[in-house]
Amino acid sequence: MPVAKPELSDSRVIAHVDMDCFYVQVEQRKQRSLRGKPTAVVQYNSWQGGGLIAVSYEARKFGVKRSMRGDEAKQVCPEIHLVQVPVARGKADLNDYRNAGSEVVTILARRGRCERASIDEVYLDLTIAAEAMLADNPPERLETISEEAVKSHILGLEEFPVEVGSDAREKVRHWLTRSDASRRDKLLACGALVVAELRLQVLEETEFTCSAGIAHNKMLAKLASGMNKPAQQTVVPFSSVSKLLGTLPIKKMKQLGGKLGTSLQIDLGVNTVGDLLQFSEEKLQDYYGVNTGSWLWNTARGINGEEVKGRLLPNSHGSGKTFPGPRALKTVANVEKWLSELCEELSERLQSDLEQNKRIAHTLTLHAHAYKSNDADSFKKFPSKSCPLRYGTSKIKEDALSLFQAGLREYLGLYNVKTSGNQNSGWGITGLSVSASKILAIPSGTRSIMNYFHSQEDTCPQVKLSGEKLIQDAPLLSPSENCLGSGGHLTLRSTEPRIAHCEEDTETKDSLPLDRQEEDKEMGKEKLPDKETSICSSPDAEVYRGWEKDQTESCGDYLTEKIRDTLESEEGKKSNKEKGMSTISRYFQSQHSGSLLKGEHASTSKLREPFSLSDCQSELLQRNSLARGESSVDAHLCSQIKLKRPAWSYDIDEIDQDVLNELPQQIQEEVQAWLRPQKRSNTVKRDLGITRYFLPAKDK
Ligand code: TTP
Repeated sequence: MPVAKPELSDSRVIAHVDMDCFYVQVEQRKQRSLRGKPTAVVQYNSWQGGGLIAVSYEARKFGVKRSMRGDEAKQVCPEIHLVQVPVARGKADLNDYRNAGSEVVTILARRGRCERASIDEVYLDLTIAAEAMLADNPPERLETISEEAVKSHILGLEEFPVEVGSDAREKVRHWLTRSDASRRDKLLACGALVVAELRLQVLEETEFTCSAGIAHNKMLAKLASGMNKPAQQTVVPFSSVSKLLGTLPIKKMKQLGGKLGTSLQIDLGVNTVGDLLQFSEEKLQDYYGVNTGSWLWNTARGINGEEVKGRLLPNSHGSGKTFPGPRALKTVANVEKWLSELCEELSERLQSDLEQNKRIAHTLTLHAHAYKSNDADSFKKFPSKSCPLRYGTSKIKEDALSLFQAGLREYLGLYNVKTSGNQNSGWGITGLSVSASKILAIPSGTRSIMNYFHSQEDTCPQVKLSGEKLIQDAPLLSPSENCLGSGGHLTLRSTEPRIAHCEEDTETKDSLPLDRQEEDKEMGKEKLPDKETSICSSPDAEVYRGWEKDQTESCGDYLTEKIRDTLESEEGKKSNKEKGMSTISRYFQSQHSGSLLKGEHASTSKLREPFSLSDCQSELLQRNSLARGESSVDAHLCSQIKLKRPAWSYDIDEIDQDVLNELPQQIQEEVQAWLRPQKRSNTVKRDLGITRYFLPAKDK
């Protein structure tokens, strides 16, 4: 559930930067002939022209929406260019987009603490930069204000007394340079200047446009960034917060797009965020608990103390795919084949993270979405499973398969089942993903990666011995072993003992925000939930659940119109003071004459989050240990490990929305169900003996 964090200062300057029609821009940079033309990126599955996942603003003008398929888009906009998302290993390959996002992050990070929030979203804490500007070179003393800054939207500007006529840009210029403004408004003005400059740098170095919100906290900055798109920025002065929230539909607020928002509507009759003001903090706490109650009370007042985390790299890596309808996977062999693809991708990214960033991931998690035919209980969720992560593609594959098998047994309620790979007892897998999380940097000063692992090994020899004994002693099961009844067809391998490597960590984590992921999806990108659609309802849904933006808001200004507009009007109006200032429009103008700065293309990876090892899995560990004929000592050891091991929890801060977004929608929903704080323990464990996960796979 949301955690109330008091705002320690109302003089922070926070920006939220959101790329415009991001995948389209990436494709347009690859194919320059597509620039300025109606374009959409479609899923690789060509059924009905493929599902649209990104739509250019030129295409939106014709009414093309993300909820459409390519064929429908062609009907409403015959000249639309449909670009297929790159494909690798039989699934969408988002690496180009991730890397393009990294290029942008690198630039934005030059001016302040930077948090990569998703594949195309970044938070920036510009407080220090703004304070420095205010101290050294305040806007009121600047001879020129950049045109890009002057084009800012200042919420509530109409309320400010202005004597400089009715020209909108003159009003903005006046607001930005007022000498009688409060310190916090002056800081926001400085922030607006910095963001305008950064956006221009992003454009010059990457060719991408972006939009931004500038406010004194993350919540407001995010709300603002989607208000004026594309290639624009919006400032939220302190004085306009109550008006903004007063009319904001409750479900449009981040974290209120899901069940909590629905409950507020139904149970408390709250329709706008402002409606919450009528409730006391105690009353809200009575309804929703102390934390959520306080968070709601704060939110109604625009208070949000969440900090921008200095994080340029993803918290986790993930790879997933859906298998809708007839494409559902119905045999373990088929699941194994696809797991192999997913694990290869995951392993590549882990390796590159290790090499480039000297980071290692500690937890491997498998999520799946499944159905059971002829079963009234088929609504039962396929349990997500985690274990310590061992590096090496073959080991990841092996562990992922074991996690799947453990999950399937639990899902089917057949705990002792051992079955062969090509039979099916009426189940189907419609979504599958693997993720690596708990990614930690190898401490600086460590001379080499292996040194680090060795030093880790030395710190816990006893645990290592125990773990190794479990692995080495564990015999492989034959497919015929432990078959249970006619329905059971799983092939078990002796991989569960590796779970015994999990060691304890008494670290306690905060409980999770309720429905955080769900609401992030719905609200986090400022897509308006009432227009939400799901591309995943279509047969080839693959990567994302679709949000549909408010077209009336975001399509009012189209890039081409903006450019023309600017070229026509700006030039005439520009004062001598402004000459020489760059603008995004002017950049585009310069594009026509062929001058273009090419940026360096950084590379990065992606994201996602840790999950848990269920008690059931521990139980299986012990049962299987006994089933394999291991000594009762080993079985006892297993049970000791189980007893010592608390349930895993996770820190909501470690959940990377970008990775979650990349999962198939069904799995995202599964994950959301997992993220129920009340069902989780606060205690977290962490494996200490990293070295052993790098040991060669026993069966290789
Ligand atoms: P968004 O930021 O939601 O949208 P956008 O950048 O395409 O457009 P806007 O200018 O309105 O912000 O998503 C970023 C990218 O993520 C998008 O270009 C494609 C991908 N994506 C999907 O693949 N599926 C989805 O359902 C969504 C919402 C996004």
